[in-house]
Amino acid sequence: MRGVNRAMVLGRALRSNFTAVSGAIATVHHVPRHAASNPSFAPTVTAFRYISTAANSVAHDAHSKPVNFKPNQVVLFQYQTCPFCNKVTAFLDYYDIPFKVVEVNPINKKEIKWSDYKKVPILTVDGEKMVDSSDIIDKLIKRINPDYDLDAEEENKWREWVDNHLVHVLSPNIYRNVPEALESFDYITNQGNFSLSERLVAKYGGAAAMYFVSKKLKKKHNIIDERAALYGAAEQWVDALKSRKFLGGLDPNLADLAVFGVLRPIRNLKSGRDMVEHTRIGKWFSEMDRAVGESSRVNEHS
Ligand SMILES: N[C@@H](CCC(=O)N[C@@H](CS)C(=O)NCC(=O)O)C(=O)O
Repeated sequence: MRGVNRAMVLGRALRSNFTAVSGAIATVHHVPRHAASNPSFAPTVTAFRYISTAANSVAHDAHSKPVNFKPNQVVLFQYQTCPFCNKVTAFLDYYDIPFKVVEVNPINKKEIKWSDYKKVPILTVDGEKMVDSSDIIDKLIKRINPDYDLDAEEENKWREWVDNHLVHVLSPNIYRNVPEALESFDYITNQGNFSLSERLVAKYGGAAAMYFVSKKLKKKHNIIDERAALYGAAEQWVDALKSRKFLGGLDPNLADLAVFGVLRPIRNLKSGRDMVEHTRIGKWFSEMDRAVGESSRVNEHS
């Protein structure tokens, strides 16, 4: 019965927009029920454990990363699969800025009750609140490098393309059919801290719900063939590179980090594997993987 209720809550969380998609996924991440009995689960700072090899913000010369920005505490309020949040994560990872994560429950959003801005990502840097992924990244890059040119036309064009086009192609792909929806939820629930029964409900209830939502999203964003749209976006991006290693040249710029940020979570799903197999994006993706390096995420006890 609890399982049925949980599936209903999931269903209620689904509205026909991308936001709701992320929210629904994040819902299945939020598992407060066994928090008390499981010492490895922290209800606010998420249970995902990343060992940070960059905890003290050491920059690598090869990445041309300045080292003068060393905040004491950075906290990202996010939904695990929100593409806007993943843009911020890729940025923080690349610049080796250690950060903690608070996974937000998209239904009651109690973790961001303190904020009048009700979307994620929200980032706090030594207590200062920053909102909106692009604004967050603009603010951070200026602190890292005050001379950074935020008016570069090409970089801005592709950053906007990520927000206005690329993010809308993802959900219809990862929930395209029943096996893929199941794979996506399997991946999602395996990363979280779920009991077996919770995992099964989240996997089958969530996957079924998202399968139908993704069909609505397809219509909303005029996507006829979801794979063709994904491959098209990947090829468009490779064309934009014009044979450069990164859009930024020898080092990634903010557009590289944005594209990488939203694609990284799907890389190992069927849609991501298909994308790498059927387009030319793989080379750039591997270079980005290398350039971004280890996660800078630290666990709640650090
Ligand atoms: N322009 C914002 C968009 C953020 C956004 O739409 N976030 C979604 C999650 S993917 C959200 O929080 N929606 C509100 C909700 O879930 O109620 C950004 O780039 O940060």
